[in-house]
Amino acid sequence: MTGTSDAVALAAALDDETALTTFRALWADLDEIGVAPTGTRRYSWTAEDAALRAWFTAQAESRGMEVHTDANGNIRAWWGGRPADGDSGVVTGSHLDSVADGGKWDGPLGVLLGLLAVDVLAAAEASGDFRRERPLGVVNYMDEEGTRFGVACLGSKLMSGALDPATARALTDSDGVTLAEAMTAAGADPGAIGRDDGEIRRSGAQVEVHIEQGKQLVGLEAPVGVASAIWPHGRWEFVFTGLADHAGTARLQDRKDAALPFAATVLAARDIAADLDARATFGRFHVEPGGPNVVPAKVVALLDARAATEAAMLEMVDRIAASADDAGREHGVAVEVRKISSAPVVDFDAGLRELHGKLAAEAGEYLPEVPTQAGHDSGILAPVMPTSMLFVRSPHGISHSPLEDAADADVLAGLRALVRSLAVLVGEVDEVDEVDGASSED
Ligand code: HGY
Ligand code: MN
Ligand code: MN
Repeated sequence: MTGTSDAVALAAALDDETALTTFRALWADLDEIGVAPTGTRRYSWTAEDAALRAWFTAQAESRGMEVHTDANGNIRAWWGGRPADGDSGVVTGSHLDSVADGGKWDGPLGVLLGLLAVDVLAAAEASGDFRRERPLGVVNYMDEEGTRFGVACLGSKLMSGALDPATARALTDSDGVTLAEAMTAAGADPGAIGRDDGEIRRSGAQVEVHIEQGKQLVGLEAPVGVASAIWPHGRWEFVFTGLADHAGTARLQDRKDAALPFAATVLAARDIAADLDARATFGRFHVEPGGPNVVPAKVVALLDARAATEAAMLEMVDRIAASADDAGREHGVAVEVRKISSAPVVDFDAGLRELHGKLAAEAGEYLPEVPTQAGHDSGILAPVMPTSMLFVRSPHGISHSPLEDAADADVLAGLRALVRSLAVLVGEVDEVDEVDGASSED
């Protein structure tokens, strides 16, 4: 393991212009894939996903990295070669998929900075300032957002055993295509998905950089922060079943309009979430049969629920479900609620958090710890391997929107925080000349 002061010096010495030039070139490539005028659209096992995998593979191979796609569709590029069975490296990275009409930063930032970190460390190794002692992997996880099949962090949930393979295979997209069918069409084997102790072992530990999704770092005036914890969160399906009828001739008092209790439930969810200082969102729903002149027979809606504790999250969902039942009774509409997925509270690895803090202190930088309400693959994997996250400040705090953004200086601060952490975790640093000509030693 590298001395921390040398790792700080190595990161401090990285050339801003070189890093930004590469960063912009990588962005320019990604801008060609799955970007509509209304935002980013990159969903798992689609043509765009295949293009992203091909791009990632080409970038990795141009750096001499060994690329391997695991049984769950997660793709890792290893600098120093893929660890042998039973050996461990260290991984960084994130995901390249997006929400519907999302931004460019949620996910790709972590993958791009992973590739840039390899560039910096490989250059330091070439100049004799750094010795890599174990492989460093850059990972792109399969379907982090759950946009296509409704379950977030599919790749990491399967890998860690948090999601049953048979359940995953049967998940359907909005066209009724199952995950199994989509994987098969993309040339992957759905029969092989499931817990993967080999890849967990190989990964060793994970440091993920991510755009902050919120404004805590803006308030703290910090370009970079460390994630302390992730709120428990989950998705529940609400189905309201009424009766189709004629929009003109059916009298109001005779209708079983499924949209009415759904609308009441959306409003109730807002009040219940506010009462519990939690978050409730119905961001996806559809109406059947969906005719403009037909009384809605059915509404199928997904509730995204998040709270500071699991008890609060479950209380919130129970109260929203009870409210939906009441509204359903009032309108003669049946209501069914079922859990789709959930993730417990995550406390990130204490050792890695301490390392990030120590390195920042040595660099003279302020690196606050902040919790997040957003889900991440690093959170899913936290129970099976040490993981941590570095957040880069987002000036507006808006995420899952094309308004996501980050300043160059904050991206560079994130890269430095990543590089010095990885330098400690994967290698040994020799004396490095700092920008001002000073040097540091172990
Ligand atoms: O939905 C989430 O929390 C994350 O951004 N995937
Ligand atoms: Mn996201
Ligand atoms: Mn993300």
